[in-house]
Amino acid sequence: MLNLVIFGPPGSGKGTQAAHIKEKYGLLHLSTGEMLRHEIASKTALGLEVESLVVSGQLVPDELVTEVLKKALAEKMSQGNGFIFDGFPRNGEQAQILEDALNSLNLDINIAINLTASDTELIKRILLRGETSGRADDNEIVIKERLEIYRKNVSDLISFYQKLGKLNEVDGEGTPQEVFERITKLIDKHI
Ligand code: B4P
Repeated sequence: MLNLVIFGPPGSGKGTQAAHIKEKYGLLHLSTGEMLRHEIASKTALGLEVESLVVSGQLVPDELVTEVLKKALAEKMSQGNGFIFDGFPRNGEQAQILEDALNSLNLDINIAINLTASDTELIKRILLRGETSGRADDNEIVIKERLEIYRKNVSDLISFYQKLGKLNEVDGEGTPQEVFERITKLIDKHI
């Protein structure tokens, strides 16, 4: 089993790269952002509870996002060669929650990827995506809020995976294919 975490600022390409990784290595892609957007679109009780937070770029409380993640883990446990966690964890607490949840299933994270890109590039990408995504959080004001929240939380996440010796930084700039090549080199060294 190969279990990966991919984190990085909004627009760094986590979702884009996770989709390629899933395809190449036969992993299951768990994106908490997508799961939350699905709950919102389906107007579930949880979706209604988190909608205003997601739309304004705030983080959803740990216990709610954990509930969504654990449900997906339990459902998909027996499929695929492992998991790629995209957008979870987003802070130190969530990193510990994920570690405990996996350990209780006798699983572990093998590689944590920190995808980086400059703010100029991130804002450019998200504004471009906003033209077609229909996502209420893809606009300039909310992007700045999301970047600020990201920066506040990322150092705990970095030190968590650094202490475990699993942290790997990958430059997220360049074409999606170039970024993917950097990531495959890294994964292939571990398998
Ligand atoms: P996410 O869905 O994780 O949103 P994201 O950070 O914007 O996406 P990502 O980095 O995956 O970017 P993408 O590949 O699409 O989260 C949304 C919200 O959900 C959060 O703000 C929060 O409210 C909530 N949430 C999610 N997880 C949570 C958690 N664990 N705890 C609490 N709250 C949580 O790429 C962006 C764009 O760039 C795309 O248009 C793509 O085509 C383009 N692109 C990608 N790579 C490129 C490249 N190399 N060159 C040029 N363009 C590129």
